Amino acid sequence: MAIFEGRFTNASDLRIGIVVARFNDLVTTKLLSGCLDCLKRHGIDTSQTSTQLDVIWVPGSFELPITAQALAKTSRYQVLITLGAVIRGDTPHFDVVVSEASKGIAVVSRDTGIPVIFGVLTTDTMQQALERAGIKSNLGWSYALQALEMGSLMREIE
Ligand code: INI
Repeated sequence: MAIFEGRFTNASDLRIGIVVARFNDLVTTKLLSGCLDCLKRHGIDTSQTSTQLDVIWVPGSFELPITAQALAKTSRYQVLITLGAVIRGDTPHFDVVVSEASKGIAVVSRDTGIPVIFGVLTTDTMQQALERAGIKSNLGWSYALQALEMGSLMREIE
């Protein structure tokens, strides 16, 4: 029996793209900084001159899938992370944005074979979003860990 699981010790040379939604950037910039902190502490070069990490900004979470798809097709990245914050109180089309972002990201991941981490917070209030983006914990850190794990796992099973 073979058991495959992602490791964090063989992930420091992964090429990673992070797509970040500017909508609710009070939240998404915090998710991004948690994400970068985790990647840096796992050996990823997060400097401005890094050749293994790119950060791509888009207007909102709705635009995450098409951008992740374009990036996945370049073959430059072994794993992608999408970061967004959709807050129910802000919009009557909460469900539309969440549904398109989540379905779209899942489709990109499956169609391209590149793991795309779903780092979109969906909350009822800005307070809840901020609590998950640094006030209590920072889920950006977890999304980065999941990216390292999936990037590593794909290497193991390919
Ligand atoms: N985009 C978000 O990322 N979060 C939101 O809460 C949000 N709200 O509230 O509307 C949101 N809307 C913008 C959307 O993602 C697109 O950028 C826009 O519709 C243009 O396509």
